[in-house]
Amino acid sequence: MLKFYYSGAPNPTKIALFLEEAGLPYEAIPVDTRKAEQHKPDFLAINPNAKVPAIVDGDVTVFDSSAILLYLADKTGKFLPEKTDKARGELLSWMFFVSSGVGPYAGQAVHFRNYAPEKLPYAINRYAFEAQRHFGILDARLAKRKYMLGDAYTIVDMNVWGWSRLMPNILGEGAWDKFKNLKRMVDEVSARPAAQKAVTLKDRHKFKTEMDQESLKAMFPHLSEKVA
Ligand SMILES: N[C@@H](CCC(=O)N[C@@H](CS)C(=O)NCC(=O)O)C(=O)O
Repeated sequence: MLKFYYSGAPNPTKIALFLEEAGLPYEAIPVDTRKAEQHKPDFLAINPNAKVPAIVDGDVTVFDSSAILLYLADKTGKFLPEKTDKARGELLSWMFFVSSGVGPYAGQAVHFRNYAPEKLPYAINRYAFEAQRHFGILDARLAKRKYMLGDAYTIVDMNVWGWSRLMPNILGEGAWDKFKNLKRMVDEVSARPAAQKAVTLKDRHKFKTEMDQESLKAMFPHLSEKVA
C-alpha cells in the first residue's frame, strides 16, 4: 500500500486531499517535525530535504508536494486537464507557480510575523507583500474561470487550496476581503468530504503542539548556526 509521510501542515494536507479525492488506499505515517522526526536517517533516505510530504509507492519515492500531486495525477489519470499541449503547459506553469511562489512566500510571511525572534518590519512587509501579490494573481485568474484551469477541478486547485485556506494566518483576519474569487474556490473545495477528511487526518495521530527548544532546534536550525 502507498505510504504517505505527513503532518497536519499545509503541504502534506494537499496530498491527503488528493488521496481522499481519488479514493486511493494509503497508509498515513506521521512525521512529527516538532519532535525532529524529519531528521531521522530512515526519513532522510526518503526525503533528503527533511520535510513532509513524501510518498513511497512500491519502488517509487516522491517528495515535494507539487511533484507528488503530478505523480499521483499521472498515475491515476485523475484531476488532470484535457490531454493537449496547451493544457499541459498551463498545468505545469500553475503547479510551479504554487511551488516556487505561493508556498514559499506564504510560509516566510508566517515565519517572520509569528516565529522570528526579532520582529523585523522589512522582512515582515517583504514577505506579506509578495504573499499578497501571489494571492492577487490567483484571485484574478479565478475571476474569469471556476477553477484554476477552467471548468474542471484539478490538482492545481488542490495545490492552491493547501496554502490559501490558511489566509487569516498568513495575511491576517480580513485578508479574505481582497480575494473574493479565490475564497469562493477555496470554500467550495473545503466543503468537499475529501477535504474534511484531509484536514482531520492529523487527528489520527498525536502530534506535538508545543514549540519548545527541541522543536525550535529541529525546525529552525539557523537559530543555533550562524552562516552569514
Ligand atoms: N517544497 C516542499 C516544502 C515542504 C515543507 O516546507 N514542509 C513543511 C511542512 S508544510 C515541513 O516539513 N516543515 C518542517 C521543517 O521545516 O523542519 C513541498 O512543497 O512539499
